[in-house]
Amino acid sequence: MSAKDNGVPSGQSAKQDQLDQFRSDATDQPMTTNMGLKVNDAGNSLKAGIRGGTLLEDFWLREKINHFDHERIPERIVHARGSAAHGVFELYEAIPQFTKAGIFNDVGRKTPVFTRFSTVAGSKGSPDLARDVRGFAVKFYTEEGVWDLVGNDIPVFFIQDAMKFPDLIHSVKPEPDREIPQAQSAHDTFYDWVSLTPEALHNHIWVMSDRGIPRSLRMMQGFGIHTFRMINDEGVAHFVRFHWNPVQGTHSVTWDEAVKINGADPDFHRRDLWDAIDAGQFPEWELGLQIIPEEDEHKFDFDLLDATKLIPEEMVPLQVVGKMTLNRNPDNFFAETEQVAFLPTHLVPGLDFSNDPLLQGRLFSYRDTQLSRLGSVNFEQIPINRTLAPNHNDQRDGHMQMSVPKGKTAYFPNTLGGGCPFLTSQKEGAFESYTERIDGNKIRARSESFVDYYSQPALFYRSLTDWEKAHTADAYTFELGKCTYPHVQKRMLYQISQIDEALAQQVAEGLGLEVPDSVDGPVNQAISADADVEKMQPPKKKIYLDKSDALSLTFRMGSKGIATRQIAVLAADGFDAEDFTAMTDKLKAENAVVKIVAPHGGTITCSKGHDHEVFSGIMMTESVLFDAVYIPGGKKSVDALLKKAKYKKFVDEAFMHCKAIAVDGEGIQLLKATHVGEYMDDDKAVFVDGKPQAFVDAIAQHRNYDRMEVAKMVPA
Ligand code: HDE
Repeated sequence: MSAKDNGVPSGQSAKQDQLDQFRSDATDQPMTTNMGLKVNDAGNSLKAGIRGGTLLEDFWLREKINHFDHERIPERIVHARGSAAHGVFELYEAIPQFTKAGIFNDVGRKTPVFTRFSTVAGSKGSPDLARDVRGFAVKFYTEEGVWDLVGNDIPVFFIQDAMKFPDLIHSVKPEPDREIPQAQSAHDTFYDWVSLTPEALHNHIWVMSDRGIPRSLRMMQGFGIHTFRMINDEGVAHFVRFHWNPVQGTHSVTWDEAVKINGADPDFHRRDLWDAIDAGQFPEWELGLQIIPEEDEHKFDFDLLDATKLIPEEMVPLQVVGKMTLNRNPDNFFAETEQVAFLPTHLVPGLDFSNDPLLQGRLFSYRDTQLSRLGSVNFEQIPINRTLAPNHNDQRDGHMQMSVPKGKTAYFPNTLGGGCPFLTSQKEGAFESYTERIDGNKIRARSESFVDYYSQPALFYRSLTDWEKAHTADAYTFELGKCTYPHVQKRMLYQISQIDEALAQQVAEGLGLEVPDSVDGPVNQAISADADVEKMQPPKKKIYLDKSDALSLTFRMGSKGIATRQIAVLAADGFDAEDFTAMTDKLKAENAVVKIVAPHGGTITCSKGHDHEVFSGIMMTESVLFDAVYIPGGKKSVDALLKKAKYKKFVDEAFMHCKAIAVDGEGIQLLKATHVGEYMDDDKAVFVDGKPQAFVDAIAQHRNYDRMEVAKMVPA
């Protein structure tokens, strides 16, 4: 397939040129065997007589079945469900004072990227709207080599030390006896573990907030999480944390929508990303850096090496240095999205790790996992993984070796091969690990500076708006309501009470339980038989910042407009052509996606007698798949809508989910037949009679959460 698809010209990047060598296109080509033998029958095996047994000789049948039998590879142990796209990273300003990395110095460069988003817990076929962390992994194909920034959409992680990762994942994955539940944290083993592991509470409260259910992969932030290092030409290092901020704004759905979307369109996020790129509405993220001089390492109330702590933007502001644009869908899901292998150890000169014990463990895990997933030490030769930098060394052979190294020598040093490949110095561009002075005892323990588990979840909760707080309380209640062991529920309530008393109280009420004053045994269970458990108990909450506005979704909620927003037009034969044109012309001019939802599929006719294509019959779609609803006038049309109860449910649900609704003419009759009629007068996102601009502005706000209290009254 040519790289011209999706409107992106071939040769747009060096990576696309490289991939072009591997792309194949069957258009106008005859079918052949793997060896290029032309084939004249794809439906009958070779038999001994027309009704006789199949012959072993049938190499074509065997090749086809044999290939099929081996089509599957193991799914990723975590982040199995994912979607990806190609794009480009462009630098706004050079930062040689911090790093010598070419990608952060050459302002003219367009570095090709491949970015994969994922959920963590679910299997490859699980629904997109699971309440979960999202992976946000970016592969930069830089001139100096591949740099993988393998992050998440939440700025902190569940655990502080890699040693606990298998425990975390075993607790959240389906329970081993029954293999349920799929793609859900709401079950006993997970809460048994979280309630015993208070370091998990910070990440966990983010997941319980609306961050756990994004509206779109295009509308979430990304974070490198760990503290990394940047090193400049003089060898001076700064600590750095990476942030991706979506130009589309940060938006989430409500839990009720998430549950329904998972049924109505389990591929909602994957489809949304694909459709936006396909329509030329390329998603963008700005890259922000939090830079900390090495001498400031111990200036904070928390440890920079602790991946369960964020650095509030109020304490270290972001320096925005560049932008990533995703502008091309993959040609083949398996070849690209499934086979892409991200490794935190893929990095380039000018960048380095820190001693974060979680990051250190990751440096082992990713190469290891690719070996069982992709099956060979040569996985970096798969087209999507190949570097653009010339690469030569003495590593040889192995399963599926794709290159043909020439020459007699595969060892170093040598004279028979002219001393090649030869070594280079740092000055000539070689990577060298940062020289860090280490002086300490070899010890299997955790630093006491990591023992503060409640201050930051409390800061997060304090920083939320009222509606975010309410959603978070509902999420805790839902999740704990799925647990069947009262002692697990109570221990968890105790942990929540350490974050915020009122929050715990609210959750306890929903569960019909009391918040315990204490729980049996230490809340931070001994992780080492020799640990002084009492010493490792969380200290009193610190309040080093009253509030951090940047932690609320609302901080980056403002969208540039309503491009790609899905607008349902509820209409039937006879709808008013003038209303419709005035409204939909405006919406289309703003690049929103206008979709007619009619009583049936096919076409419907407007008041002027023109046919209009229907996107979906009302019985084949759901309100939750749209961002806003418009009902044009026209008595005949509205009368037809009123005859189908599903339209009332559609409108009620849109209202309940705080979406913008606009009606023209007789369209108001449908509103009056729903619960919206009772509440619409004071609502700032329900528009009666021709207010296209106001409607557009309300859609750009994403939701009218001021409506939340009355929306709760709507039984939809
Ligand atoms: Fe991962 N993680 N992880 N992780 N992770 C994997 O690697 C692991 C962690 C993240 O789209 C695996 O290729 C350990 C933090 C993303 O292909 C595996 C630890 C962060 C992806 C693995 C962590 C991440 C992975 C599974 C604790 C955010 C998907 C398949 C020490 C900063 C990448 C694979 C993609 C994938 C191990 C913790 C993000 C098993 C041991 C922290 C986005 O190697």
